[in-house]
Amino acid sequence: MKKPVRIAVTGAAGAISSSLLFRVASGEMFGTDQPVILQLIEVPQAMELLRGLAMELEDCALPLLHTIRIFDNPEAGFKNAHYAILIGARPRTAGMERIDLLTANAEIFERQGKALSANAARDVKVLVVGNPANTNALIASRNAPDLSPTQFTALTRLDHNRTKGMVANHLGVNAEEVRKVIIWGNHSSTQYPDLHQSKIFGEALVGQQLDENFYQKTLIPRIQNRGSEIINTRGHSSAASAAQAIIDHMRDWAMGTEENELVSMAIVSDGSYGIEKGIVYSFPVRCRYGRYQIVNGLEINEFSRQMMAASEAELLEEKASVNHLLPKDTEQSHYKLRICLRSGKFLAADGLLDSGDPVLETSRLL
Ligand code: NAX
Repeated sequence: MKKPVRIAVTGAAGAISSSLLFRVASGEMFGTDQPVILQLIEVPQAMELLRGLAMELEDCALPLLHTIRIFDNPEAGFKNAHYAILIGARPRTAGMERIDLLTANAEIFERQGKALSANAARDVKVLVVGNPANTNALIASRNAPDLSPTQFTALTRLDHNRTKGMVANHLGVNAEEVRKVIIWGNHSSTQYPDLHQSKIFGEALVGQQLDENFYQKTLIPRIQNRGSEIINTRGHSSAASAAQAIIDHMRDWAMGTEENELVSMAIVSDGSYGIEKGIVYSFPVRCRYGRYQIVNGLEINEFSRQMMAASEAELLEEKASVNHLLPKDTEQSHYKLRICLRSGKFLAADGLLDSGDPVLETSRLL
């Protein structure tokens, strides 16, 4: 049996976490030979709820569940964590402006970034789920001077999975057949679900399998607004599908992306595809050996360029509104970043790139 890994989860008594934890403890994230230690973190007033959830986890007698610990503060909760899943966030309440939401959450993620930097394992992999996820991830990363910005990511895998699911349903094929979809940008209604790299049975999706007008006018807005559609239909926000996306994101990051596939992860931009450096932006990536690499060299048409720029502009605006919470001493590390950790020859070997395609060079190891 392998040595257990420590997984810290904030917002642990909430809806997403309640769907997630039982699956993580059953081996769905890191495999059925990987024991886990769960370090569950909540706000002090939710500790009783969390205790109840921990009792239920215990009652499953899951063989991979090594230990459950519960915490009312991130400093102790992140101690030696190998993985940190930051779900807890301040929800938007009536009368709250966007800027109020950003500021309220900025304080949470500032503290959590510092706590990770001081307490987590040196190679901790961090996934931010709580909204506004991209900017929260940036705040956490900028407040973690002793970790690499490459260790911080935000969740756009739910948007990625939604795109696959909807296209599959529309075309009457299995979701597995829908490959190489990309979510660019922010986890918000400006996100850009790009299907120009996707093919089904050798035929391009856009223009061949999918009418271009339908794609642009119907499918894209539906994907962008799927979160609200779920809330309006079910009465509460996505939880089980978010848990699935978290599992997919972490599993791929730790264990690698499937052959001949790419996935979407929001990461600190290194300037690839002309996206401004220093914001957390969703890119197409591939993962290997516990690291990710941006898939470079993809052709971007004018429509895509405009959609990508709109989401970039929104993220720059969000960043400007929390600028006072971004310490100066971590600015350089976020602007000089070069995300590509490997030479790209594996991408070429998998047929994802032609050998002549440009890829960034390895310059940083975690
Ligand atoms: P819930 O309200 O059910 O749970 C949130 C939990 O977080 C609560 O138990 C609360 O006590 C706790 N919490 C709040 N502040 C905390 C802090 N500082 N430290 C520790 N715990 C804290 O929300 P849930 O449905 O689980 O959603 C959680 C977050 O995920 C929300 O911000 C939501 O907007 C966001 N989502 C992000 C998605 C993504 O794809 N990035 C999709 C799903 C979801 O909408």
